Amino acid sequence: MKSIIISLAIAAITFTACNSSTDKATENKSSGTDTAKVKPQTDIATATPPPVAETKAAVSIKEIVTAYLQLKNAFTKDNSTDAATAGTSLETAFKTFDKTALSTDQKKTFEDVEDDAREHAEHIEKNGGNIAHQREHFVMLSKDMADLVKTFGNGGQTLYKDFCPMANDGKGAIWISEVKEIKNPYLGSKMPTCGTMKEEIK
Ligand SMILES: [Cu+2]
Repeated sequence: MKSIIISLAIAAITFTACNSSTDKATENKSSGTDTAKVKPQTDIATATPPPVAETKAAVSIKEIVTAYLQLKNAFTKDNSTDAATAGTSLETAFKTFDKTALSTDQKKTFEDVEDDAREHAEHIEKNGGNIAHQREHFVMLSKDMADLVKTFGNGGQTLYKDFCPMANDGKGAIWISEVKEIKNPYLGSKMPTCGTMKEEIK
């Protein structure tokens, strides 16, 4: 047991290297949470739907996030053809997403976003060669992605919500990114670092 606590303490120190004020109290807590994780759920009444936090882990929007990021990265490189291809991937990711594990509420949230997002993905797919128009759809698609991530998590990787006040004809627009540095998908090579990170999604 002692060695487990020590290794947890080492892990805690490794993860909080920038935060040297972390003390023994945190280390003790982390050894406690380990057992909480494997707590059996057999005695939950069958009529009660499981709380969101528990079902969340079973649902992964990884493929959707991956396809969206592929699209975003095509735009940062001003590559309209790659964006069209990524639009197809995103459409497919939505189409093949398994909704069976979702609760009724989650399903409704997902489907609301899905209808809208798939339409934008389709326009991006069909407008290869017209990057300005593709980016108009990307503005709204990115809002959909932000909603999706808020409800279903980041799909297994740290994401960032970025904002550029100059995008979308000066009305501003957000996007979701997997890199901390700003790489602007709306302005591309014209102003690659325009924008700020608004939120880290862990
Ligand atoms: Cu369109």
